[in-house]
Amino acid sequence: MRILLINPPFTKIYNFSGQGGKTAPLNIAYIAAYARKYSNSLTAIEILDAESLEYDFDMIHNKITNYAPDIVAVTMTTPAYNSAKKIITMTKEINKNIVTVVGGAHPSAFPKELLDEIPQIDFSIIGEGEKPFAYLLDAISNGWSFAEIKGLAYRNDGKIIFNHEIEYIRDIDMIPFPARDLLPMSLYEPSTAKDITHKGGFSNIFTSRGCPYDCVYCSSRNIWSGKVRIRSAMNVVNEIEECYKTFNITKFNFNDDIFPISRQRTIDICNEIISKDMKIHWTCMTRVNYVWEDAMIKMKDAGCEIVNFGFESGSDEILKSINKKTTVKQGIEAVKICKKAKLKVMGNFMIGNIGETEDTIKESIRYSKTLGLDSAAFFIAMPYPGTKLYTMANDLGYLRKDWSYTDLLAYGNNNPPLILPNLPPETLHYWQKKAMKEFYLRPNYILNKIKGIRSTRDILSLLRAFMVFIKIVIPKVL
Ligand code: B12
Ligand code: SF4
Repeated sequence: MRILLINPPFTKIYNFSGQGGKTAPLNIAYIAAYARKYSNSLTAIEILDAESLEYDFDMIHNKITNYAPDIVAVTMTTPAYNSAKKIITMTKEINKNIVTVVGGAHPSAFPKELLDEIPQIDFSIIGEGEKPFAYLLDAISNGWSFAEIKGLAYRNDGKIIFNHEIEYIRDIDMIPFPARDLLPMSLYEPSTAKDITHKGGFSNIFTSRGCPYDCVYCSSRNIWSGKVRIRSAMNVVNEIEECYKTFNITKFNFNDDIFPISRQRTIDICNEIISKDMKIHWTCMTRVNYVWEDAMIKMKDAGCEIVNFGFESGSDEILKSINKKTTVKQGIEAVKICKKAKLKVMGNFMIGNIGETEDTIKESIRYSKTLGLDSAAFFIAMPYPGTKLYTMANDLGYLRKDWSYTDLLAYGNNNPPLILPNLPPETLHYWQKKAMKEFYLRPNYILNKIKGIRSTRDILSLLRAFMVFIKIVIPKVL
């Protein structure tokens, strides 16, 4: 069987280009690697990263026609719904015998509904995709029943069947490294905020799956449940080494929900990187309550440059209401520790969660400026399907009647679906822009950035960041 996995175009069609860098779709690269190793039905497999290659729908049409796949499988977040739908629909128009499969954040939230809404989808996979996808290939190829495939929604005699139970791979060290050989690795680059100005290629990487927390706005649980599985330090470093040696990748973004989820493993990973003398530079995400001085110092020694936190709010009340399970004080302490380790800190904040007022927004802006951050982003709260925020907003009647999935983009001037009675969308946009201006247009902040310039690459990076700032604050200018 010939398989074509597709990452749908996203930023260009939503006029969003130039802000987020380019990130490898490791999800379908994992699916491909696992299928290559464990399915007996593969004859050929390719990945089309239509997002990073900036393919339009005509180009995707040509690719599907020329490659003549037996299966087209598409990864799908909620805001990418329309784009994924178009690909699935065109696939069936090209040849109705091509089997279509979807997986990812949106199918994980709405598996059955998707099959109802888009009749051209044959199979929808929920949660971790590697095992069900490889098994599905063999089931199709050998005419086996689909009833045993966990986490699968499909049609049978016109009825939609959903095998609810999801089976997670217990030892994630046994999952092969993502098939980067099928991706246009030279295209990937970090986002402006995470721009680490060094030569060499860039990739994201995952060292764990899942998060034990349950923040009301987050979709992580839909995909991974609340259980965390971690890879061994050795397995992680072997992947880094493969990237370094085979793809000349020197810059990494650890995309785990909480990279230092285990203090000891963090130290072990860093020691391994150092002992292998790999000159790499990287960024990672963590929570303010997962910061340890010795681990942070080790991270710096092993090439970590930026640590990314979701502070979300400067109000303890809002932090409580979004179930963040952190406090404003913990945020302050976390930044202090990172600064001691000479790590740069990037902060993410949310505006417009349920319970927010103009006063709590002001508290967040004040907080962002007092923390000593190197960069900050302010997102409007988005009720992704399957999250508690979605259910709460729905129950309270706070979801705009005519909202669409595309409105769930966290940036841009789109109309947010979550409408708080006291904070209409114009007010949220006003505060989002005001927060950006107040944070970035501080004379001290600008002076420090200029003082930090060491090379032409630093100047270019600052210019890029400035363009992004203008695009967000005055979107009609660019
Ligand atoms: C890294 C990341 C990004 C990266 C890279 C995304 C990419 N294309 O790989 C960047 C920065 C580009 C990004 C952008 C966005 N992201 Co993002 N991102 C993540 C993050 C942190 C990790 C995703 C990841 O790669 N995980 C590792 C892989 C292995 O897991 P996975 O993607 O879930 O894939 C597994 C399964 O879902 C499934 N699967 C996935 N695809 C497919 C396809 C098939 C055919 C099959 C069978 C199975 C399958 O199998 C995979 C392996 O087990 C998650 C948070 C999280 N905890 O999941 C958010 C997350 C996926 N992002 C999210 C969002 C909203 C966005 C943006 C819309 C943000 C924005 N601009 O407003 C954009 C949308 C981009 C797009 N193209 O659609 C949401 C999605 C929620 C939703 N319901 O849609 C998440 C869940 C975070 C959240 N807010 O809760 N993101
Ligand atoms: S800590 Fe991060 S990944 Fe975990 S539930 Fe909260 S937002 Fe999601």
